[in-house]
Amino acid sequence: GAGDRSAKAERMFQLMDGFMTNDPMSLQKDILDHVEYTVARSRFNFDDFEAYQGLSHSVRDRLIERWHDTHQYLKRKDPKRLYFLSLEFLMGRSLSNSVINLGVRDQYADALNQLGFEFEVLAEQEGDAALGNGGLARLSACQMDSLATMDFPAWGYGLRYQYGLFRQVILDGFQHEQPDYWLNFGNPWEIERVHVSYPVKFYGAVEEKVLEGKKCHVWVPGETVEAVAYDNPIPGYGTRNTINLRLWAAKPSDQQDMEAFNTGDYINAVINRQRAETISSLLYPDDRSYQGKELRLKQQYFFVSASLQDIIRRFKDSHSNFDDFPEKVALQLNDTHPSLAIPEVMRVLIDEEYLDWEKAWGIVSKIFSLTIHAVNPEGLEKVPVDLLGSLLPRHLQIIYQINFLFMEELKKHYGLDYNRLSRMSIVEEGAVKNIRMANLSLVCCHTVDGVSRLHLATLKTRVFKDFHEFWPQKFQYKTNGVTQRRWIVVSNPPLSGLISRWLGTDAWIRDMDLLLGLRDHAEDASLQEEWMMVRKVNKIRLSEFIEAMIGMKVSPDAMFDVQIKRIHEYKRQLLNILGIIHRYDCIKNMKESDKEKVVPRVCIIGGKAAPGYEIAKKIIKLCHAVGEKINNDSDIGDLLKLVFIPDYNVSVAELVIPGSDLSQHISTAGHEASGTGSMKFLMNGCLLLATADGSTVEIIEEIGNENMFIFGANVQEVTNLRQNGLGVKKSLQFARVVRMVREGYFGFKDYFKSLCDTVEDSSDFYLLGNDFESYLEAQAEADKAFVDQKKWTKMSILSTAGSGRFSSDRTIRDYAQNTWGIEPCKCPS
Ligand code: 8GP
Repeated sequence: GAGDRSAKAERMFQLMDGFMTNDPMSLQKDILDHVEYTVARSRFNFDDFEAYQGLSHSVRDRLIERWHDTHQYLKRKDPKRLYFLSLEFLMGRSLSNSVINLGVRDQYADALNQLGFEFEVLAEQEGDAALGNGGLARLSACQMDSLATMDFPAWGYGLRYQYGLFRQVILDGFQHEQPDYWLNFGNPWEIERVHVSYPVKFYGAVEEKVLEGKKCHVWVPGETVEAVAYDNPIPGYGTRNTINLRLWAAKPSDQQDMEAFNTGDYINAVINRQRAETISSLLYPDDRSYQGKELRLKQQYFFVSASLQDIIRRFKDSHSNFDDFPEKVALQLNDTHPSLAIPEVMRVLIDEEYLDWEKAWGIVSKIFSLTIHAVNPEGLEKVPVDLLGSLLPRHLQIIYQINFLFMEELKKHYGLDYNRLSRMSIVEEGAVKNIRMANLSLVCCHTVDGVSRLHLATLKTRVFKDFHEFWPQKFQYKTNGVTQRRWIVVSNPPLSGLISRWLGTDAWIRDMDLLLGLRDHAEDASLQEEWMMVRKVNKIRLSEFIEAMIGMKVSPDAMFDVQIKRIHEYKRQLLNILGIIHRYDCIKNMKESDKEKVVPRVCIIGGKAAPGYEIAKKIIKLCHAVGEKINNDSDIGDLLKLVFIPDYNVSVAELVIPGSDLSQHISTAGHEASGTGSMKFLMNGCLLLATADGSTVEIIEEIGNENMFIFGANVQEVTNLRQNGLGVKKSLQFARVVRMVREGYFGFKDYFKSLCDTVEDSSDFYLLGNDFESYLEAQAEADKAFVDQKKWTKMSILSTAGSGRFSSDRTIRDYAQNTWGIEPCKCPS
């Protein structure tokens, strides 16, 4: 009876009374208990990896505690929630980030010391969670950290791929891809929720029925797959709030065809069931290019459908109809990949909740917002109508109906302007009919955001010109940001400590604008000295890493010049390599006495090429071929080294960025939507060599031209150059270095031919030839500045000081106020 229950509750309360304690004794006991009972190793005999497992389970307990409290509290308060839908999250490692955000880093380090372990060593045991490709995916991870830190009631939703982004292995200078089966050794950072699961339907047909005098659509699926939730707690910094990243895994469904089993072919029936799991098996490794593949479309719908069932169930727990849905729910589409959520909400509201079209549309048009990460129209997603119709027959009907009504609206406004109608239509006519996912999203979202000011201008004038004319108020921009928790505090502890000492507070970890305070000390000799020391320590750490990785010794006194990001023609790693060839050529032809004036450089390049992107793979090979030549040339010695860091990922970035002097962000102007790597380097006091592209334009405004090395054609000039035919301004120097590659100076003459063709004569679409001279000038400027270490250090301090605007906290605050309409909801401590 009731008495029993309250006695039980009382007992539970006594047992659970108080939060977990973080004194060294409790932490040690906790870690050892997990080694013994969770990892099932003897507490008298376990290695570093098992210690890491025990440690992370102990941290996980603390995460779970706060995560429960946060959800209890939010349930009671029922604020408007943000649901962030993204097919990619590049989380990297979790241990260091978690203990720092929980505020127990030092306590754990002490506790481990007494057990004879070192925190840093154990942290190195963790592998990266690489459930994403590049910028878009790491941005999602940074934004989750900011949402948690600023107490926003938010959820992330995505897919739990069994294979993350491929591992890059270099053999003879060529990239090879290896599967990243990252779950092999268990994942302590996730919580499997066997009871949180939903059926997701595919294929089949739509039947029309009449129910209570109303026409209804009933979708009879051909296949059903179960989506099971895996929850990943995301702790905020300096707050109890810990939000949830819910990732779905596909499992065979019990609702599946009894028929198959009744026919007697038991073995094949089981094997067919097992195939369901392939839906969440792998991440597509294509960055910024789209192929209309059935499995990819299945992934998109699978994750969207499960997420929406979850979201709607949560809403219905405390609401009896959908009137308040737009006041309680904001759905953010991270690029167009989750845009099937739009017809899916329409379908659920109409077919399952029996709302009429107008009412459902009234809701749908208020809840969705979209961020676009692409620049060129060719990069926008299209899905063949036949494919969509066979996989999701009811959704295709709904999309057609949305388009029909949209076309009617356009006709009222523009009359029968068929060119415009066909450009704006959700359905693309042609040999293969396609659904344009971007157009679908633009019609249905209340807000569309670009990722930098320049990017918004491109969207308005080029990519979505027609839509902008029709709905100017829908278009906004939120310049990207990155989280200083991971990109300074976790990855650069010496700098973090130095900043706090000089500002007299560590409040900048939650309020990056405070970094401006460093400006007053930029010329202070003792700050400069400490600053240089910190940079030196990080450079030594990086050189040790390089030696361990590829067996090459580099001097930490040289300038470390770094370009790390996905390999793309528009990002122009080739420009960098041609510049290095030029530098090599100069040193080679120099009088011995002039060599003293050369600033020694270590050029570092890292990044993955999409497996099918031939030109990008040739760029990687060229980098190795050139490195082979330079690094073994005794005329050159330590004056120039070229290092390719294999298998670039988040944890490699955490090591490389703090140890860099100069970093390159040299895309052809107008091609990089924003760029976020630049922001990480900036925060860490690394100087930028960059074109006026994406967010760089805004970085220049914050720290000033004089503290950066800016070069090359700007967007307007690029447009003009292309209109007037390419390759107008090509220097002899450029011709010379390309010829060296072409004529086999670095070997592999035939293999590099097509690569050389991309930049010569009229085909130099990314304008390497045009920008080469000004690139070399900017590089010479950098050399000059580096010789004067005082000046360089001042520029470095001013870079960090001016980086406050590029915190993802600023981006998220802007989204919360101007796009999502959500407010902080802070769980009491
Ligand atoms: C990237 C943009 O290229 C980059 O400029 C921007 O900073 C970043 O998104 C975050 O906004 N785009 C992608 O990473 C991207 O499109 N990835 C494809 C896998 C979808």
